[in-house]
Amino acid sequence: MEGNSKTLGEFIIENQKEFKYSSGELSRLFNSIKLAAKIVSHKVNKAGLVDIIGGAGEKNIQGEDQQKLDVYANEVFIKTIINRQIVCGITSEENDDFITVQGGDNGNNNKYILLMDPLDGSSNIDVNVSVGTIFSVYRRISEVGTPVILEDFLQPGINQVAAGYIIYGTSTMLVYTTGHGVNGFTLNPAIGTFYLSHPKIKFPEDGNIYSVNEGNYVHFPQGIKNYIKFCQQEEGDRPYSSRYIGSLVSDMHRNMLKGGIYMYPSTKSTNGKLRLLYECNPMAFITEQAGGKASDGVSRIMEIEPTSLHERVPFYSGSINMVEKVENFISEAK
Ligand code: AHM
Ligand code: MG
Repeated sequence: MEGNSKTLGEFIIENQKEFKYSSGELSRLFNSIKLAAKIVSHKVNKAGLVDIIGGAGEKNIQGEDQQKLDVYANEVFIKTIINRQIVCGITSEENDDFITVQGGDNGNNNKYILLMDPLDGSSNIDVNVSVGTIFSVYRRISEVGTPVILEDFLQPGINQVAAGYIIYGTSTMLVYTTGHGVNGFTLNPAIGTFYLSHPKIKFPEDGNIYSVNEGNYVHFPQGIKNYIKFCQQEEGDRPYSSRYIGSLVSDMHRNMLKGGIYMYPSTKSTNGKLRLLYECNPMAFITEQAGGKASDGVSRIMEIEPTSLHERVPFYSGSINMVEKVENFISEAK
C-alpha cells in the first residue's frame, strides 16, 4: 500500500483549499487528532492483555493505577490538543462541562472548538470488538481572544467545519469530511502512518442491512415496529440482513461501505440514547457528505438547534432511500 499511496499528511497539504478560513490552524488540529488516534490505537490493541498486566482499578507492573480505556482516550485527546494550543475549547462525552483552553500571551486567539466522543462503544472493549473515536469541529461564534462560552458549543450541525471518526478495528482507520466528500485513511501500525485507502466514500443509495437493537422492540414507536417488519418481509430484495455490533462507528462504517441503515429510536421514556453533539451531528455530516441521509425520524439531524451539551435525539442514518422509507413509516403511523 505504501509505495504510491498518499499519506494523510500529504492529502491534507494537497487539499488545503478545503480548509478554507484557516491559516494552518485546522491542519494543525488534524495533526493532533492523528497523533492522539495513534496513541489510543496502540493502547486499544493491547486491551486484551489487561488480564496479564492488570485490569482497570488495579496496579500495573510498574505499580501505576490502570485506567479504563475510555477515560484514557479522553485524557490523550484532550492533552494532545491542549498541549498544542490549537483550539479555544473542547467538550467531550466524558466531561460534564466544556473545557476552556487558554492560549498565547494575549488570551486565546484560536478560532476552532472540538467536540468529541473519545471512545464510543467502550462496552465492547472487554470482548475484543471494534470501538471508535468521533469528533466534530466548529468555528467559535464568540469573539476571538475571549474565553469560549456555552453557545459556541450549542451550534447546529450544519455549522460543522469538519467531522470524522477513527475506527479501531481489524485495522485502524480515520475517516473524515470537511464538507468536500468523505475520505478514509488506514493506519500502517509498523510505521505509524495513515494512508489514503478509501477515497471519495459514497453511501449506496439503497441497501439491504438494517442495524438496530431489536431487544428494545417492544419500546419502539409503532412506525419503527412497522418498518422492522417491512425489513423482515419476503418480497423483492427483502428480507434484509440484520447486523448490529452495538458500536456506532463500526455499524455506520459497515453500512456506509455496503449500504444500510442505522437506527436508535426513541422510546416512551427516552429520547433514544445517542448524543446530538458528540455522536449524531458528526455522523450525520459524514453521512450526508457520502450521499446518505441522517434524520431524527422527522427532521434533518444537522438542523436541530441544540439546547444542552449532552442532549439525546433519535437517530436514523444511512442510505438515502432507506432513511426516507423509515420517515414514511413514522409519519404514516402518527
Ligand atoms: P456509549 O457512548 O456509552 O459507548 O454509547 C453509545 C453506543 C453506540 O456506539 C452504540 O451504537 C450504542 O451505544 C449501543 O447501545 P445499545 O447497547 O443500547 O444498543
Ligand atoms: Mg458514545
